[in-house]
Amino acid sequence: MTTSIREVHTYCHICEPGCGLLATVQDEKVIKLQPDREHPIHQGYSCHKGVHYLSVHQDPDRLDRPLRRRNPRSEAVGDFEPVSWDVAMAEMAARLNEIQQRHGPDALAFYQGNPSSMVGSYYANAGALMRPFRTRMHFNPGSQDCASKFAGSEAIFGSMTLHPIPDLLHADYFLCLGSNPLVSHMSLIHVSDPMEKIRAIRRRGGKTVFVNPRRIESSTPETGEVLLIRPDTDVYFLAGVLHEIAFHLGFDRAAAEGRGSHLDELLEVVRAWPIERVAGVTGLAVDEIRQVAREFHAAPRAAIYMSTGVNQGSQGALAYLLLHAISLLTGNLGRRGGNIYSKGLAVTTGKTRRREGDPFFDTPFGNIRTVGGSWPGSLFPDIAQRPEAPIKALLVVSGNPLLSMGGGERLRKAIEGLELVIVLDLYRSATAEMADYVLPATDWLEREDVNTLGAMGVQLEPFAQYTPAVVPPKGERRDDWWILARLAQAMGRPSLLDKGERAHLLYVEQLLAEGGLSIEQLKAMPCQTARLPVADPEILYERAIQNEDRRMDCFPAIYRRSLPSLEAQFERLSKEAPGQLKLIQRRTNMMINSWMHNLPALKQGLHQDNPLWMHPQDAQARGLFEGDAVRISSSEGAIEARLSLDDTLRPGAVAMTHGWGQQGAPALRVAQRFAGVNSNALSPTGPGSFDPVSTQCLMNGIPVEVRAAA
Ligand SMILES: Nc1nc2c(c(=O)[nH]1)N[C@H]1C(S)=C(S)[C@@H](COP(=O)(O)OP(=O)(O)OC[C@H]3O[C@@H](n4cnc5c(=O)[nH]c(N)nc54)[C@H](O)[C@@H]3O)O[C@H]1N2
Ligand SMILES: Nc1nc2c(c(=O)[nH]1)N[C@H]1C(S)=C(S)[C@@H](COP(=O)(O)OP(=O)(O)OC[C@H]3O[C@@H](n4cnc5c(=O)[nH]c(N)nc54)[C@H](O)[C@@H]3O)O[C@H]1N2
Ligand code: SF4
Ligand SMILES: [Mo]
Repeated sequence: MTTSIREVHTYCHICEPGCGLLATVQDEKVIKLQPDREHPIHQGYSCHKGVHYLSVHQDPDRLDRPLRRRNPRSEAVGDFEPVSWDVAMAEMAARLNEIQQRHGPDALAFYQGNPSSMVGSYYANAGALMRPFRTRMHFNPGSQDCASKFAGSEAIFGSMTLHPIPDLLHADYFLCLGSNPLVSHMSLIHVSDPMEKIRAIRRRGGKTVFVNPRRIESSTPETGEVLLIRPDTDVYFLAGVLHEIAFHLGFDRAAAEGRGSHLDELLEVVRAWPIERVAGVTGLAVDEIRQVAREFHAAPRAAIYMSTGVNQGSQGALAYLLLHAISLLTGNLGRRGGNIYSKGLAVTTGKTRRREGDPFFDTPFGNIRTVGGSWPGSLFPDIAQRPEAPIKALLVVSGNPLLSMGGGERLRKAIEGLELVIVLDLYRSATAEMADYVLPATDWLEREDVNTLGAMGVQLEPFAQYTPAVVPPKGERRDDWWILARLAQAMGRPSLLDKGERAHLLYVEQLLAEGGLSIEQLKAMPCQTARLPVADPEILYERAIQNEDRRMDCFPAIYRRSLPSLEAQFERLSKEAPGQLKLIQRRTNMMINSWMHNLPALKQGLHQDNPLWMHPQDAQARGLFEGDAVRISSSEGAIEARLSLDDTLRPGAVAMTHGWGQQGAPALRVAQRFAGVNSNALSPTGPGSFDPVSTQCLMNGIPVEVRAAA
C-alpha cells in the first residue's frame, strides 16, 4: 500500500497575529500541525492553541451534517435529527420569509461572532452577505470587546477602522493599559510574538509600564512593572497624565494644532483633572502617575495602547480619546516608534468613513446609537421583547451569544422566546443547543483564505498570506459565506452566489490588487506569503485620517455626552465603601473565549473550571478559604464558583474568565464535563448597562458581593 505525505503552509485563524503553521497531510488527512519555521514574519512562532487546533479539526464531537430540532425550544437540551442541506434551506427560507412578512424585516436579528472576523474571505464580504436579509438588527461581540475603540475612532479620526497601533519595533517607552500580551497576544494590533517585541524594548534601553489591577504574567524583569490601578478608573489616570503634559511639562502647541483640531476644548476638560485630584480614585500615588507622564514626555519615542481591560469599562471611548491626545501632544502620533497607521495592502479607512449627522435616535430605551450598525448586546433582551417591534428570529454565525453577551437568565429567556433560531458553527455550542437548525461550518483547514484583515492598518509587520484548503471538508460541512449566500438564494433574494461559486474571493482579489498582488502571485511565493512594504508614518495624516482637515479631532461633539458621567462616576468612586469588591475580566492561556473548550489537552490541572480569583486579604476579611464554594452576586444575577486565592490581584478587585458555563452544551462531552460557570450572568443588561457614547457594554469594574455558598 502506498501512502502520500505532503506539507502545506497555512496560518492560524484563532486570534489576530495569524501565526504561520505547517500542516502535514497523509492520505488527505491532516496528521500534524506545527509552527512554520519558514514563515517570513512569524519565523516559527505560534502559541500552543494554534497547534491544538488540530484537535478541533479532528474532534469527534464536531458537526458534520445540518441538524433540525424535533423538540420544543423550551426544553433545555435539543433533540436533533440530521436533514439534507436542500431541505434545511427550503424550510429555513420559508420560515424566515414568513416571519419577515408578518413582522417586518427587523424581526430577524443577526449575531456575527468573533471567529468570522478572522476569516478574510468571509469578513471582506460580511456586508454583502447580510444585506439580502434586509434587517437592521445587527449584533456582534463588538459591544463586548472594542466598540469603545470603533466609536472613538469614528469620532476622532473620521473612520471606525483607524486605530494607530503602538510601534513596538521602535518605541523607547511603552505604556500598556488593560492588556495581557503574554496570554492574549493583543487585539486591534496584529503582532507576532508580542512578548519578544516588549522584551526588546527593554534590551535597547527603553521601558514598558503596564497599568492593570493585576500583576499580570506579561510583567517580568525582562519587560516591565505593573501599576496596580483600581478597576475602571483608567480614564482618570489618563486624564491626569494628559493634564501633567499639557499644563506642566509643556508641548509644542503649533505642532499639535497642525495635527489636531479642537485642542482648546479638550484642554478645557482636562484642566479639571490634575494628578492630585485623580490619584485617589485610581488607587495610585501622585508620584507614580507623575513619573509615567514625565517618562512618556521625555522618551524620544513613546507608544501607548489599551485593550479590553479599559474598553470594557464604563468610559472606554473617552479613555481612547485621551490616549491619542497623549500621543499627539508628545509628538508621537504618526511617528516612527510612537503610534502609527501601518498600511497593509491598502488604505481602507475611507470605506468606514463617518456619516454626517447625529448618530443618536430615540427608542423606548432612551436616546441611543448603533456603532457600525450594531446594537449593544446587553440590550438584546429588551429589544427582542419590545411589544411594538419584537425580534422573532435569530441567525448566529460563528458566535456563542448565550455565553459571550451580558445577562444570564434574561438573555436565555429572550432567546427561548424567539420563533426561529439558526446557528452556523463548528460545534453544537450552548447557543446551538437552543436552535431550530444547527448548520455545520468548515474549519480553517478545510477552506481557502487570504488574511485580508491586514488591510486594517494594524499589522505591525504587514504581510499578506494565502492558504489553500489543506484538506477537503469532512461530511457535509460548508463555508459560512456559502451557507448565508445559499440561504439568501432560497429566500428568493439577491445572493453573493449569483456571482458564482468563488464569489467570496472577488473582493479579496480587489483588495490584493490595491497592494499590487493577486492570489495567483501569492500562491507562487514561499509560504504563499508576501511581506508588504512598510509605509511612512506620515501616511496617517496624508491618507488614513478621514476628517476633512486631515487632523485628529481632539474633542468631537459626541464626547460632550461623556462629561456628565465622568463627574458622576468620580463622585461615586470617591464615596465608595472601602470593602466594595469589583469584578474584572481576565483571560487564561488555556481557553479562547467560549470555544476550544472541548479539547482534553486544554482542560488539565487548574484549567478544569473558571474560579473566582480573590486577593487573600479580601478572602480573610470574609472568612473564606482557598477552594471554598462562593456565591457571587451583582445587580444582574448570582452565580456560584470555586474560590482561588491570587495575590497578584489588587485588593478589592476580583477576577473571572468568561466563556464558561458549558453545562448547556451536552453534545460537547469534554466541555460539559469541565463546565465552569457563565460569569456573564453577572454583567448588567438593559438601559444603563453600556456606555451611551460607544454602546460598549459594561463588563469591567462590576460591583459584586461574595460570600460562602449556602
Ligand atoms: N488565550 C486567549 N487569548 C485570547 C483570547 C482568549 O480568550 N484566550 N481572546 C482573544 C480576544 S477575542 C481578544 S479581544 C483579545 C483580548 O486581549 P486582551 O485585551 O489583552 O485581554 P486580556 O488578556 O483579558 O487582558 C485584559 C487585561 O485587563 C485587565 N483589566 C481588567 N480590568 C481592568 C481595568 O479596569 N483597568 C485596566 N487597566 N486593566 C484592567 C485584566 O487584569 C487583564 O489583564 O485576546 C484574544 N486572545
Ligand atoms: N464577561 C465577558 N464577556 C466577554 C468578554 C470578556 O472579556 N468578558 N470578551 C468578549 C470578547 S472580546 C469577544 S471577542 C466575545 C466573543 O464572543 P462570540 O464571538 O460570541 O463567542 P466565541 O466564544 O468567540 O464563540 C465563537 C463560536 O464560533 C464557533 N466557531 C469557531 N470557528 C468557527 C468558524 O469558522 N465558523 C463557524 N460558523 N463557527 C465557528 C465556535 O465553536 C464558537 O461556538 O466575547 C465577549 N464576551
Ligand atoms: S497567537 Fe493566536 S494566531 Fe498565533 S497560534 Fe496562538 S491562537 Fe493562533
Ligand atoms: Mo474579542
